[in-house]
Amino acid sequence: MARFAIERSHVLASAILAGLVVSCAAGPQPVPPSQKPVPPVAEQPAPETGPIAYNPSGNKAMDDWRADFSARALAEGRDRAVVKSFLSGLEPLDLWLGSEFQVASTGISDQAEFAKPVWDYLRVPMGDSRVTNGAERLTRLAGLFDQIEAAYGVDRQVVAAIWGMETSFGAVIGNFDAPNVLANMAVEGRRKSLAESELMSLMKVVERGDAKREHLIAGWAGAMGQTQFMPSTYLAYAVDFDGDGEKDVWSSEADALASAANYLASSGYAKGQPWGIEVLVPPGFDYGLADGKERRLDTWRGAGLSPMAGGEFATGGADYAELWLPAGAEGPKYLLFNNFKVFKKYNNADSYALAIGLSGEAFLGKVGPVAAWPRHLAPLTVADIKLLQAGLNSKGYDAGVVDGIAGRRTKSALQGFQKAEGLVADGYPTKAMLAAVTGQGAGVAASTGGAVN
Ligand SMILES: [Ca+2]
Repeated sequence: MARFAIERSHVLASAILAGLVVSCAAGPQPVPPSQKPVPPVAEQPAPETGPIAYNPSGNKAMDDWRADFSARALAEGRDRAVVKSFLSGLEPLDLWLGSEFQVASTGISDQAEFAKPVWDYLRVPMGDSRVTNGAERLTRLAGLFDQIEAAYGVDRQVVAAIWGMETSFGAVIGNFDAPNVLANMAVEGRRKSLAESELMSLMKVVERGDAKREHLIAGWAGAMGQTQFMPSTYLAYAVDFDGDGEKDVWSSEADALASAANYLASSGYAKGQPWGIEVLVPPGFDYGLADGKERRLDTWRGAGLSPMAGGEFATGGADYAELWLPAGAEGPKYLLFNNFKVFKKYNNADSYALAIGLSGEAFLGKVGPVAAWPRHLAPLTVADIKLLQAGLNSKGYDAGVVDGIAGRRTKSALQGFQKAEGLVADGYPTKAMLAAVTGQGAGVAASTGGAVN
């Protein structure tokens, strides 16, 4: 599921909508004076106009939001019957509007929570069950995957890996009514603009006849079907691959998988190119080159990188890659290509994209990485990472917002510190690095985690 974007434009959008409401409410239509009253028995039901009336939901905030949103949907030209069918049966969900959720979702507050090491994140995607099921799907649906590869130019194991990651191959697609869950998200407030925009998109889906109102089942955050499309993604990329007239990403494997392939292809996926290649680095290698910058393959060869698997780099024509150290200098090292960035369109997390790449290859019998994960390096707690970020910021290395999440900016700041101190500049947050940055605990020289150049 795509991550939520912070919406900044809703004030402007509201102003535009307010203008639309005014222009659409340009006074009553005149009644022709010659028209005689029609006898009651032949009376046609008057076309409904004005606000739609709803039964109370039991939640005042929800009722207030609904009255406002309903009017805006009509003003934007959404079909009246569709608007009514979306908003009539709204129910507050504890998940979104209960007091426990409000407390739990105020941010990362659990000081004991560990930042999950990437090898923990990979446990399920690379587990026996997932890999066995993925391989089985590739065999059983070989004909379908042939057709999808031919139509969209997306390698089958990638589509299968996304299918596995998102819903365990269709086993877990959620059981919420999509309009209701999006309405709850809007009322909850922090993702209001996103939720409203997705509701509008979903109304268009039904207006267009792509899916029926009663089929709109979603996960708890509004993502739908076997490959978990948000409504706006569905609207833009869902396809009817089995030709029955509906884009049924819920129960048609052909529709769901082809839709995912269409999305990946539209995001720039290049068939036959790697997402990443595990590499070996020479002694004395400058890990500061793992800085998020893409460099030509020749540059990487010149720096001494070679494929872990031996031989020459096989890139299918891709020439630019960045060096990525998912677990620092002691762990596996990857050159990442454009297809990795395409995976991140689905979910903008490096660990997610790595799981797609690795699990897809595992479905084909190629299990990576070859290098071991540095499991001996104790993970930092969220509180530790906040201390590290604050320490880096106070030393003039810009780690950004102190949020307890060791993202690329924190890694980059840590690399800057490591370079200045003459340390292995891998940007990997460890207890030793925390001690070095904050000036507490073990000495730096004795605690670089054993990374030897
Ligand atoms: Ca279909």
